[in-house]
Amino acid sequence: MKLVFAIVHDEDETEVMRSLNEDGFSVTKLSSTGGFLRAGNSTLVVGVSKEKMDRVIEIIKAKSKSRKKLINSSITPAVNSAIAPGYPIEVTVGGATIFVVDVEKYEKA
Ligand code: 2BA
Repeated sequence: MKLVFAIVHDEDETEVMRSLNEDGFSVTKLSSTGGFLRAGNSTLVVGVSKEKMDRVIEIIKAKSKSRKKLINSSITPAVNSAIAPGYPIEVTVGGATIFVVDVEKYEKA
């Protein structure tokens, strides 16, 4: 069994969850915050068999859009200090950031 973690934009979360549920996958949503932009995003957790993992990833990718954000360089200390504070910078966010880990044991009690 695999555990898929997908960090998606808040605006895509509803559609991604709906599509996964429609295909019969259970999903847990965790509210999360990106360390760079300090903006809310959603981390979706999906437990799935190895055989169906690719279908889960396919759905997440299909429903997650890439977006461009203009941010103020002083919004986060992670921005290169060579950039003057208050200067606008364009950042591309997403589609989805996906991690897959092996599950050692799965039980429903
Ligand atoms: P944030 O950390 O808020 O990052 C938002 C976007 O800012 C990133 O989009 C990336 O394009 C840019 N970015 C991040 N760190 C940067 C840096 N040090 N310098 C310049 N630009 C930077 P995505 O890559 O699509 O990531 C979207 C969100 O997914 C991230 O939000 C974070 O919450 C999560 N994420 C991405 N990669 C991750 C990783 N390796 N581990 C854990 N979480 C990750």
